[in-house]
Amino acid sequence: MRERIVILTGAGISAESGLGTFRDAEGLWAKHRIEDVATPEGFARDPARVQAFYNMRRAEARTAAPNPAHFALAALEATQDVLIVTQNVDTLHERAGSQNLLHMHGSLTQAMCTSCQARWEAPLVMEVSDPCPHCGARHTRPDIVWFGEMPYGLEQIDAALQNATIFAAIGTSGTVYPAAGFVAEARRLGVRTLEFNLEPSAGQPLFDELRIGPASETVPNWVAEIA
Ligand code: BV8
Repeated sequence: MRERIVILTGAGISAESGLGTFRDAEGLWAKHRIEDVATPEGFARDPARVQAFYNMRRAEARTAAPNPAHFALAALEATQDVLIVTQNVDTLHERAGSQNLLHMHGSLTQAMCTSCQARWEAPLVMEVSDPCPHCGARHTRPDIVWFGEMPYGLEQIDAALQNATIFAAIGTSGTVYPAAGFVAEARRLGVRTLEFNLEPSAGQPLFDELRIGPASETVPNWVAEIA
């Protein structure tokens, strides 16, 4: 039977590709304050600091390569109905070949204008003084969803959960909402829920099954079982 699978991924699926997570001991939030680099207030206060933070993330993401977990999820699309909802702003899912993908927190490869709302492919290095290619205003920013901002695609995600037979969360600590609330919604709908992590996440009690181990091993094993 063809499964309808909604997969939420977090920084943990990109960890083995060499990209830092947020909350691990050496994580991003150990080195940068969320308030300074991942909020609209922080951007308003010091846009150069925020642009430098994302320029560093963008450069790192370009050097990273998809790992077996990304490739396994891309392969799964050939035999099952799959929607990947990623919290990640890297492009490793696309580069592994995934088509049905939603970046609910935006992407490092996208830029936007806060004057005219235009969006375009971000240059590797963004400067505060960059003019918008559409309206010319010098009000450009990374097209990334910061804390306090509305994530992308929530209606599409909810519709997919209503119709799902499986919900899987891979490499996410389950600490940021509304993404961390998807498992409760899936459970309320009677959808089978699986978690893939190195350790139980905050939402672990809500998952039917927990598969402990590095995603580059646990995800290909799971896909081999259900593909
Ligand atoms: C919003 C982009 C209004 C930036 C990010 C209740 C409801 C709604 C909102 C809230 C709420 N309570 C509080 C809020 C506000 C806030 C929030 O949740 N705060 C938290 C801190 C309490 N939420 C927001 O502001 C959101 N917007 O609320 O708008 C609204 C309200 C209702 C409905 C709609 C809208 C916007 C949040 C988005 C912020 N932007 N990212 C950037 O990337 O720079 S968040 C960022 O952290 C990520 O995108 C991700 O979403 C989040 C969590 O990170 P993870 O991906 O989980 O990574 P983490 O390091 O935490 O964990 C890694 C995991 O991987 C670990 O578990 C580890 O064990 C595991 N792992 C490591 N290695 C491996 C592995 N697993 C497997 N294999 C491995 N090898």
